[in-house]
Amino acid sequence: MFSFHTAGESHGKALVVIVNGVPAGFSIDLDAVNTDMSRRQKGYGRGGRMAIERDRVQTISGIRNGTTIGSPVAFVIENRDWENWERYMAADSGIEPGREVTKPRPGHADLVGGMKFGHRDLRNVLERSSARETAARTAAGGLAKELLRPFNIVFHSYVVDIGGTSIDCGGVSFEKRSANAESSSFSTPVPDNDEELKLLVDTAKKNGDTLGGIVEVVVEGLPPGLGEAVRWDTRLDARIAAAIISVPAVKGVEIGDGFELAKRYGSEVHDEISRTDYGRYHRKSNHMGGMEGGMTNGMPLVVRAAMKPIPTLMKPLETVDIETKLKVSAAAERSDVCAVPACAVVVEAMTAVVLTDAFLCQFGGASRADIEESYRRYMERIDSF
Ligand code: EPS
Repeated sequence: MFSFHTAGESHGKALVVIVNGVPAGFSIDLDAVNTDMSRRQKGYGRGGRMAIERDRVQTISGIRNGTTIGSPVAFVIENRDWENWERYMAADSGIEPGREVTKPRPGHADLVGGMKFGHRDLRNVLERSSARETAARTAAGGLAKELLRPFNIVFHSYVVDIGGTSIDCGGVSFEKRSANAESSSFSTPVPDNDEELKLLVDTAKKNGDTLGGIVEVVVEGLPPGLGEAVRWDTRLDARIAAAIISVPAVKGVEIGDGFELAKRYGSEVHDEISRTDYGRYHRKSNHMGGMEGGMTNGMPLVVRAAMKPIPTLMKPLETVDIETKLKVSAAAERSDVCAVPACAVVVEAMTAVVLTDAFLCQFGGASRADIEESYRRYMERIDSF
């Protein structure tokens, strides 16, 4: 199984990710992985931390001379902020006091995590529940995309809503959306919204508040038939939704037209089937977002995720101090006003990991040559179906 585990605290020495199930013989462009690492750091409204970090993967294992060798791939991402935190976060006994947290933030893991583990210092919870961990996920996703690249599977991600201000990108090609997102401070798929959105984020910041939004991921080039309709736990739509909702602050996921489908007649939303000149089946529309019966159907996969506003507020909400038991304002430490553009990159990464696993389940083998052979035979059958 292609999967990954991460370790690392937000203000610890480094983040670590170990990716299992990586076949041999795939060229890995580490610059492309690092481009995703930088993309995750961008966006208007990020906090001071992003000015400190220069997220880059250091490869520890699994890649030799630019090519996977069939063993687990391990990456380390250094936390440059560690030098400011070592005396509070070191593994050795005798760390300095002064960074304890006892005023749980509504919306964060602080209180329930403290109750669950019995921590009197809620920093032990927040250090791991911080979205800093998504840097490690981005590295795993970057590797996954490198494995799918030889099969012409292409990923796009962008922001379609910030705090209720929606960006309409209908009629704009996916390539153009990606290109526009790259030059936008908010990763929006059409140009010219930045000034309006900056005003929105500036106002939130002035009020000590935060903003969420909606991101969209599109994947082109997927063969039909990835995933399964026959088991609940291998349905690809279910696995994608689970992976995305595991991203910190994501509270909703929809595939294709998602919730909108519930408001329409069947005749309006089901994508009629046709055949192209070169003999492949095709859908005349894509309301299902490339997914039917828990399987890819050959149309672009379209997934959206809703990110709630980050719970660390500079004008904090009411909470209870777990030591004094008194009503107080929640802890407020450096954070982001808006991290929706980063969320787009992380949702893309999680989608890539699940798709890569489904792809390798379908065409699996120990090496790229085996996988390519299996893929070629399958596509021949699809083309003559
Ligand atoms: C993040 C690093 C964190 C936050 C943010 C995401 O850095 P710090 O806590 O040192 O400022 O900027 O974390 C959260 C949004 C959160 O809720 O914890 C990162 O690398 O993305």
